[in-house]
Amino acid sequence: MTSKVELVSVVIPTLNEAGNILEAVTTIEKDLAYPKEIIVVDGNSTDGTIEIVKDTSFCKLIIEPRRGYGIALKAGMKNAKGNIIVMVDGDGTYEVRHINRLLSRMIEKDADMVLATRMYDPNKAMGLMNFVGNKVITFFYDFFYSQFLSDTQSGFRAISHEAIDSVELKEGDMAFATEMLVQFAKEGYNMVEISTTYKARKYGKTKLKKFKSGIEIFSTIFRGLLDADTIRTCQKHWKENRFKR
Ligand SMILES: Nc1nc2c(ncn2[C@@H]2O[C@H](COP(=O)(O)OP(=O)(O)O)[C@@H](O)[C@H]2O)c(=O)[nH]1
Ligand SMILES: [Mg+2]
Repeated sequence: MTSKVELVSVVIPTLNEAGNILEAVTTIEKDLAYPKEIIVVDGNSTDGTIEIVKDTSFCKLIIEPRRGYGIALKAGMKNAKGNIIVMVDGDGTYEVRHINRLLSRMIEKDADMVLATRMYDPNKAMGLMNFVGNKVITFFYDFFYSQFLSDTQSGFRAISHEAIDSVELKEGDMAFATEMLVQFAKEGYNMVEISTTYKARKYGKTKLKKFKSGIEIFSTIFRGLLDADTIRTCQKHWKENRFKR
């Protein structure tokens, strides 16, 4: 439950995002209407990302040399001081201007997590493989955990710091984003969405290994179900929320 925004810690993982990171951090610095800190967690980029971040006066830079999206986010979250953490990629594909809507929705719904869903994007800018993969993963996740999400692979989320500190997250790479949802569902935490748009990558390459990540994501979903209490909590959540949307 999050009833007040005291300080927002924005955590941004980067690995060779020199052409994308400046626009993301300057937009957040300019637009985010709440007290904030911006933490960039870089995986030892070699394309000048580090220098660009250092040149801004408002970003905190953490170097996390170990590979992995989840490892980077965890390193950033460990250093976050805010009562709310916003995670977002530094790859220019998310509409970071929507960050205030993420936070106002969090307060309005007293939510533990708000995800920015890209699945209603009128421009349909997401690649077909990613779109279909996301749909399938989200269908299984919603079905088994009795949730109502539309974009489980969104990397743009506002999260209660207290809630995320209360769960154990072990995944080091892309499955981290799904593990978070599994653990939150287990705890009966409240997760809601806002709608956002998707922008195609203009610079650099995706680090997503589709096949490897797909296997890790599905095994995270199925492993989470090996617990009767989880099923009970999720069913209770479904009964309480099915007519609320
Ligand atoms: N620090 C760090 N950041 C990473 C790593 N892998 C990916 N990222 C960043 O995490 C975000 C998401 O990765 P991306 O390649 O865009 O994956 P996609 O969105 O699934 O295509 C981007 O901002 C990347 O730069 C890593 O090993 N270390
Ligand atoms: Mg990306």
